Amino acid sequence: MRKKHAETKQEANNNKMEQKTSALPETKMTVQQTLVLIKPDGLIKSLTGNILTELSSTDLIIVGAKIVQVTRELAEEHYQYLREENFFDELIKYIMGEFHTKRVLALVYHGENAIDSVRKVVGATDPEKADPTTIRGKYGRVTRAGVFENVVHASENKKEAEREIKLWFRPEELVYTLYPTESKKTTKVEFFWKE
Ligand code: IDP
Ligand code: MG
Repeated sequence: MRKKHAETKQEANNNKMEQKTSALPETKMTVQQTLVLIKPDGLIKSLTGNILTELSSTDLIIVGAKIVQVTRELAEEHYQYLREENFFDELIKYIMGEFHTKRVLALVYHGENAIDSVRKVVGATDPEKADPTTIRGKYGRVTRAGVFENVVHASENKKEAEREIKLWFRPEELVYTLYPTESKKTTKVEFFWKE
């Protein structure tokens, strides 16, 4: 009997949690979410405004945004598929901000065909090969040490977008959540502003 009562309470709690993020407005097959990172070179060069303006040509909406100090753990997880590359160590230092500033602006864009639309505006991986009208073509550079300082990251496909968004954001940090959520009781210490 006690157990049943406890479960009912938990269920009520769950419902409360789920109501925090609004349901998605009318979803079409091609409506997607994609992760965009303005990398530390973009921030140190004060390119944020220009990059957001370029991205606004996609007609997508921003549904999540935050400044992140990238830990080694997050960096290595984000770029796990490049672990074997000879540029991996430099890439990790780059995204952690060791060459510029220890900040990355993480954004989630949402809308019709979001993944490809953003990639198109972002341009090719190598800034020297990127079309000069794209973000990377305009603002990126390759250093003598061979680091592609390409200013922004954008998810490559649906599977990667989901993995990356879940890695960088918690459900309550997004205005709309495409992916299923669950609630868990934790004993984490949280900080609040002193009164
Ligand atoms: P993408 O960012 O265009 O999706 P990926 O192949 O996923 O390209 O590589 C992730 C990041 O690793 C790139 O944005 C770039 O910063 C870096 N990178 C990729 N290839 C090279 C390379 O050949 N030399 C140096 N850095 C590279
Ligand atoms: Mg990639």
